[in-house]
Amino acid sequence: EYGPAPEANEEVSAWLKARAAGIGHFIGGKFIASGKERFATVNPATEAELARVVQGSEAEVDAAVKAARGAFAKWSKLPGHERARYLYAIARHIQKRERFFAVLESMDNGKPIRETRDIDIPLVARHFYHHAGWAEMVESEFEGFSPVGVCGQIIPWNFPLLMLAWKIAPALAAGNTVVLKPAEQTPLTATAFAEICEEVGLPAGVVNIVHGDGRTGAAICAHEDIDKIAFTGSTEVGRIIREAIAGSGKKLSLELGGKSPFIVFEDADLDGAVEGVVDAIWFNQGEVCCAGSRILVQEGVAERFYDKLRRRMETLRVGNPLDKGIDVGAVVSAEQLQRVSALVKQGEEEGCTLWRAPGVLPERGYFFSPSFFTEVDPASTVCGVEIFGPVAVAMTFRTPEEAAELANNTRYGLAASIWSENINLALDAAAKVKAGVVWVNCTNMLDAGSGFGGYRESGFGREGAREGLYEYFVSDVEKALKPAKEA
Ligand code: TXE
Repeated sequence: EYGPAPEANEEVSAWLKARAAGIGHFIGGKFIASGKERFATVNPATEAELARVVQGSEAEVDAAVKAARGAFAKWSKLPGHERARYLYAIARHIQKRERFFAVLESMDNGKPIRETRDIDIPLVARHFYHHAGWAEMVESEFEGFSPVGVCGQIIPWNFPLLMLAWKIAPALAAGNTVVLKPAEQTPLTATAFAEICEEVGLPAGVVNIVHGDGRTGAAICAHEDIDKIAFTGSTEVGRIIREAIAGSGKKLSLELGGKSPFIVFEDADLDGAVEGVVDAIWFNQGEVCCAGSRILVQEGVAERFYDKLRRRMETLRVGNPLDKGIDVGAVVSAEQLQRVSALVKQGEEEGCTLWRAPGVLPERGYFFSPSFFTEVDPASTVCGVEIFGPVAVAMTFRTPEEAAELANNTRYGLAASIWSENINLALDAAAKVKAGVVWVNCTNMLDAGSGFGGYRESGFGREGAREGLYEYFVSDVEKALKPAKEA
């Protein structure tokens, strides 16, 4: 039925069928599907239910934390190269099953198979390889540091397996054990990942997956035997978590929302920049924390640039995520579609001019046409709020100073993208923009070897590379000042 990857589709269908009784938690090396409360996970492109998943309560969170604490004593003492062997094995197993993972992820999330196949899943493997390398060097490179302990990790639905990899790979490399909660909209690839942990013989309790919604997340944050919380999600929930754990002594890293500027100077390669916009805001339906959602164009080229952009929008294909020719898939849920639609309506009411890609959308499924607003007032809602859908706002500026001012006129500070053929101008602007990552003549470039994270309301802490590993270590000096927690 889903043309592009028939073998994987059969495998995915069989996998789902075998789990029709309910998708369970993975606690202490066992799959546990008991518990009365269940929730459905839906294919956003068809609105069909894919599976029923058990909702974790405080009891399951507690069991998972106990399993993680129990495993920590041994895992944290293993020589780094032995932990590395497990991480290499996980990476290889993911590569071996990459088609299966790509299809399962596309079905659960709605993102195009081309993206899961070429971006999400290869980056997941890359992340485990990269951190296997670090695990080998832990003793030499992180002398004077110890693992933090049991880490509670809460992730969102936009890159389900990739966000899991961003959290689990560095935690394990450093010698921690984890209790991770996937987003309730996209729980499937995390479960398949747990099966890989089992296949590679990862010691029971090192990785625990507990399913559930915000209540389960809150139970993780409240658990007193967790030493660190790592969260990726909305700024609102990030604030709740920060308040919830204040004074608990837990270490915290937050990767929150963004409204990242995409700055086009008049000397830029405009065709290149148009492709940049496609990658910045229509990639992954715009459900990207570092999406270039505020396009700032220098006045002299603005009309020409908008024209090119509108023509490019006409060629974007929106539809069945499992079709290899599709550029834009479905938004993750009915709720998210409703949120995006309401914000776009508000933008129109506030007087902004809306441009939408022409094509007809599929009748079923949570689809939204790629869109952008012009004539945008910097004080308007659509300019300030993270839409987290395939919608950008566009504004013009006259001077580089004005570009930097507009770029920084936001409560966020996650990423920025700058387009110019004049490298001095680009680097000068890069220094003036307050953002964790600045890309020049490219966008959304993410790699395990480069730290990622934000400023201001985009959160704090870094993920990836050496910087990211520090989030999972505590210095021995700091540790000596705190009462020990080991079992
Ligand atoms: O996020 P939530 P939602 C932004 C984006 C989007 C909006 C809403 O703007 O439109 O957030 O999305 C768990 N304690 N981003 O509602 O609720 C939840 O179960 C502990 C940006 O889906 O923040 C899920 O696992 N955990 C973002 C995770 O938090 C709680 C990615 C994220 O969900 C909790 C996602 C609580 N009280 C959304 N309540 C990015 N930065 O990439 C919920 N959760």
